[in-house]
Amino acid sequence: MQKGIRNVLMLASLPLAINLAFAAPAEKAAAPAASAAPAAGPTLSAEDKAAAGKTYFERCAGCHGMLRKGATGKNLEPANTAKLGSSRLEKIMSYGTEGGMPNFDDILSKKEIANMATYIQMPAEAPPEWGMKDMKASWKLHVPVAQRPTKQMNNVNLKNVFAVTLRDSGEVALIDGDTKQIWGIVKTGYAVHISRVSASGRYVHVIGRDGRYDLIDMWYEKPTIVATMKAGYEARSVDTSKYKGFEDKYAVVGSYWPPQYAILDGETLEPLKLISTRGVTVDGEYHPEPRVASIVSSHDKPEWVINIKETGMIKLVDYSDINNLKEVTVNSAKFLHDGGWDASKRYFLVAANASNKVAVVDTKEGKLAALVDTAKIPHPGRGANFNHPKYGPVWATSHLGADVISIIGTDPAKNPQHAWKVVQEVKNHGANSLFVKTHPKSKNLWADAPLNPDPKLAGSVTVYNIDDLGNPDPKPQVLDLAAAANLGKTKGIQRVVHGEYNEKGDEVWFSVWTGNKTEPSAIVVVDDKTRTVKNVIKDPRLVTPTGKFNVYNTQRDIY
Ligand code: DHE
Repeated sequence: MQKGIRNVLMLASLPLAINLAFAAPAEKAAAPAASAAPAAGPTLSAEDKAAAGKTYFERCAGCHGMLRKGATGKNLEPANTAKLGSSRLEKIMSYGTEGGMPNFDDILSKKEIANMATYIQMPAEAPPEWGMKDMKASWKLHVPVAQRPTKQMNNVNLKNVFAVTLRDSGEVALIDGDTKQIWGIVKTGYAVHISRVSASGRYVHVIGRDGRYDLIDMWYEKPTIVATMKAGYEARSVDTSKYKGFEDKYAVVGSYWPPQYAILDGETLEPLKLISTRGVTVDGEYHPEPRVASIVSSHDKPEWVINIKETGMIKLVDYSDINNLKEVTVNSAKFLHDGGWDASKRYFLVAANASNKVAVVDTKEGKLAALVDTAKIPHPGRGANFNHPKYGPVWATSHLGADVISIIGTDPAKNPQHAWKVVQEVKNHGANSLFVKTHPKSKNLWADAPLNPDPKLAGSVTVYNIDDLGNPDPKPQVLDLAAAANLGKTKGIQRVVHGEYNEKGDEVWFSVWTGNKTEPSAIVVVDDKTRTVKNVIKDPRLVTPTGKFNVYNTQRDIY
C-alpha cells in the first residue's frame, strides 16, 4: 500500500483526523517546539495531554493559533499563561469574558477545563507539514467527470437548497428550502466550516476544520460526494473560479495549518499548485503561522481575494495562468478574518478583527481603499449590504467584543462624504455576536449573539427595520428564537447562530445550536415580513447545525 494512502486510511480510522497533529506517526514527526520551554513547569500525563491537545484543536486553536501566538484570541504561550496561573485560566475558560471569549462550562467538564489550564502553560508543539505529495496521496476521485450525470437527475429546486453544517457529527445536510425536508446527508470532514457553490450552481464545495475537502454533486438523485482531498490539518476557507470562461475550472482552499493555500482542479479536486503564506507581517516581523482566513472569488476578473490572518496581507491572486501565478500583496492590518463584497462587488471588506478595524480592498484598482476603525473585534460573516435611508449604500458588521452593529458607507462615487466611515452604530442585544444578515428584497437587518455566556442573549436575535435606521433613535425588536424552537431544557446553551435567506429573500433561517452533540438542536425558519416563526425543522439527524448556505445566494454572493 502507498504510504500516503495508508496515512489517509489511518486518518479516517481516528475519531478526529487532527489527532495526527498531536500524535504524529513516525513518518510525519512533529517539527521542533515553536516556543521556548520553561526549565520546569506544569505537566500532564501522556493520556491527559493527548486529550487536552484534541480539545485545544477542536475548541481553541481557531482563535489562539496552533502555536498559541494569538490572533482573534489572546497569546497563550507559557510566558503569558503562567503569569495568570491555573485558577484564573480555569475561570476565564469556564465563564468567558466580555471581550469575546465564550464560556465552556456547558460543554467541557471541570476536569477537562483544569487539564486545559495546565496544557496551555506547557510549551506549544508545531504539528507536521502537509505538502503536495501528501495532498496528492490524499486525493480520491470517487467519480470521474465523464461518469457523472449529464443532466439533473432529481426534481429538487437546487437554487433553494441549503447546505447545512452538522458541526459535531462531521456531516453536511442538504435541505430542500421549498419543502423544508432533508434531501440528503453526506459524511464530510469534522466541523465543516463553510460551504461554497460553484459558478454553475451544480457543485457544493465543503471544507472541514480538519482540512478534509469534499465536492458534492447535486445532479444525482441524492447529493453525492464525487471527490475528496485533504488540504492540511486545519482549514476554514474555500472558493471556486467564478469569472467568465473559468466557471467551475479551479477551486482554491486555504489552510490554517500548515499556513498555505492550494489551487485544485474545480471538478475533480486534483491538487495543482501549493503556495506557502509564511512570511513577514505588516510590521515587518517574521511570523511562522500566517493562516489563510477568508477567500472570495471575483466575478469581474480571474482573481481570488485571499486574506492572510497574522500578516495582515491581502493577496489578490490572478488565476488566469497558474504556472506563472501573479499575486498582488496589499498591506492592510493584522488578524484578517471574515468578510464580504459590497453591493457593487468591486470592494471587499474584511475584518482585521483583533485590530478593531475593517480593511477595504478595491479589486478594480488592486489597492487598499481604506482601513476603517470600528468597535472591538468586528465579525461580519459576509456582512450585510443595504441602502441606508440617510447614508446611501452601506455594509454592516456586528462584533464579538461589543454589543453594537457598525454600519459603514460603501459608495465613494456618489456618497464620498460617507465612504469608508462608520456612519452609524446601533445597539445589538448582546456582545459575542458572529453574524449579521439582510437580503436585497428585505427591509430587515438581523444580528445574532451566539457566543454570549448569558443563555437568554445567546438564544436571541436583534432585528432592525432598515427604513427606521434614518431616525435618531431606531428601535430594534429582539426575538428569542431558542424559546421558539421549544427544545426543552438542555445542559448545553441553545445558541442561535447564522441567519441565511432563502432564494426568494422572504424567509430567514437560523440554527439553534446546542453545542453538545447528544442534545437536540433545530433550525428555525422566520417569515421575513411578519418576523414570526414559520417552521421549526427538528430531526434527530440535525446534530449541532451551525452555518447554512443557500445555493442561489451563495453562488451569486447575495448578502
Ligand atoms: Fe468561523 C466563517 C474562522 C469559529 C461558523 N470562520 C469563517 C471564516 C473564517 C472563520 C476564516 C471565513 C471563511 C470564508 O469566508 O472564506 N471561525 C473561524 C475561526 O478561526 C474561529 C473564530 C474559531 C475556530 O476554532 O474555528 C471560528 N465559526 C466559528 C464557530 O464557532 C462557528 C459558529 C461554528 C463552527 O464551525 O465551529 C463558526 N464561520 C462559521 C460560519 C462561517 C464562518 C457559519 C461562514 C459565514 C458566512 O456566512 O459565510
